[in-house]
Amino acid sequence: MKAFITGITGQDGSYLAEFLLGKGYEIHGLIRRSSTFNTARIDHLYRDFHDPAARIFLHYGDLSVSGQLTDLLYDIRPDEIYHLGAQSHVRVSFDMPEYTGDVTALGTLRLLEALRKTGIPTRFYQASSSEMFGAAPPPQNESTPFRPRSPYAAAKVYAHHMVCNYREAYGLFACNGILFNHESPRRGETFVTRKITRAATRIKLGLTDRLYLGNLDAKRDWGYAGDYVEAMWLMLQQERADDYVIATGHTHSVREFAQKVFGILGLDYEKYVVIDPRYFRPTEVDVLLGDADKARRILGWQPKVNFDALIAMMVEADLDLAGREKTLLEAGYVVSGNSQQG
Ligand code: NAP
Ligand code: F7E
Repeated sequence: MKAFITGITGQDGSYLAEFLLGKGYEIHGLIRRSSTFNTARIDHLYRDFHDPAARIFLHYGDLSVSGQLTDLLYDIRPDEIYHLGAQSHVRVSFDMPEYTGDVTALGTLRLLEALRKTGIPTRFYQASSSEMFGAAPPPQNESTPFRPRSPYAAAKVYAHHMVCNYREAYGLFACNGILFNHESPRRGETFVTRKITRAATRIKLGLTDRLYLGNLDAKRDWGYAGDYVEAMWLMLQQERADDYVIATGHTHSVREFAQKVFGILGLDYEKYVVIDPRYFRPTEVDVLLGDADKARRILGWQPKVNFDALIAMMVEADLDLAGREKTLLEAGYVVSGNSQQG
C-alpha cells in the first residue's frame, strides 16, 4: 500500500508515518522548502532514498500551488491520501486570515481537484477540526451545527463541506475526521499544552522564570496524538466513506493543565504564570467536549492514553529536553526555541 501524506513534518504527520510504516506502507510526503531543516519530527524514520530499504519519500511542494499537486498524484498514484497540511494555529489565523484561507481552505480544494482530475482510485482523509464547532454548546458530535469562531475554523468548515460535496458529486471515497485537540511531546511549542510543559520544565531547571499565557478558563478535550492517527487510518479502511468525531469525552481547563504540570514538578503555577492579553483571541472557543460514540461503534476506536498519562508523558520528555538544553548552555552553545510567539 502507498500513502501520500501532506503535513508529514507536523505532529500528526510524524505519528501517522510511524504508524503506517508499522503496517508495511510505502510513504510519500509533501514538504515545503525551508531555509532551515523542518524534518526534525520524521528524521528518525527517514532513510536516504538511495538506500534500497528506504520506505519514506519526500516531495517538495506547497498547498498553495495546484498544478504540482496534480503532477504528484499522477507520479505517486497513492492508495490513500492523508491531508494533514494546514496553517493550523488558531491565534495566528487572526493575524494571517487570507493566508490561512488560502492554505487551509483552498489547499484542500486544490487537492480534491487534483484527485478528481487524475481519476486515481484513492481514499482521502481530511483533517477536520473540533474548532469548527466554535460556539456550539457541548457535548459536540457529528450532528452538532458548526459555529466557527476564527479564520482557521471558518477555513476548516469550508474544507469540510468541500470534502462532503466531492464525495456526493463525484463519488470520491473521502472522509472527514473531526478531531478534538490532541497533543504529544512532538506538539508545536506555541500550542498551549506544549508551551506549558516546555516552560514549566525550563523553570524547574532554572532556565527561565516566567510563563506568559492568555485565557486560562478555556476548556478543551485533550487526547494523545498517537491514538488519534490510528482513527484516521481506520476511517479509510471502512466499506463506506463517512465523517467521524474523535475525542476522549473529557474536558479540562487550561488552568487545570498548568496546575497539574507545575504540580508534578513540585511547583506552584501561580508563582510563575503571568497573564498577557496578547494571547487572548478576538473570539474564543470556550468549551470543547467531544462525543465519539459513532467512532467507538463503527470504527471500534477508543483512546488509550488519558489526561494524566498524557501530561506525564509530555513533562517527562520536556524535562529531558530542558536537561539537554542546560548542558549545551553550560558548554557555551546558544540554544534557540522556547518561543512565546503563540
Ligand atoms: P502542525 O503540527 O501544525 O503541522 C502542520 C503541517 O502542515 C506541517 O507539516 C506544515 O509544514 C504543513 N504545512 C503548513 N502549511 C503548508 C503549505 N502551505 N503547504 C504544505 N504544507 C504545509 O499540525 P498538526 O497538529 O500535526 O495537525 C495536523 C492537521 O490536523 C492540521 O490540518 C490541523 O489543522 C488539523 N487538526 C489538528 C488538531 C490537533 O489538535 N493537533 C485537531 C484537529 C485538527 P511545516 O513543517 O513546513 O510547517
Ligand atoms: O489553544 C488558550 C487558547 O492554541 C487552546 C489546534 O491544533 O486544536 C488546536 O487549536 C486554548 C485556547 O489550541 C494560551 O485561548 C491560553 O482556548 O493550544 P491552542 P486550539 O486553539 O484549541 C484545534 C482542535 C485545532 O484544530 C488547531 O489546529 O488555550 N490559551 N493561553 C493559549 N493558547 C496558546 N496557543 N497560547 C497561550 O499562551
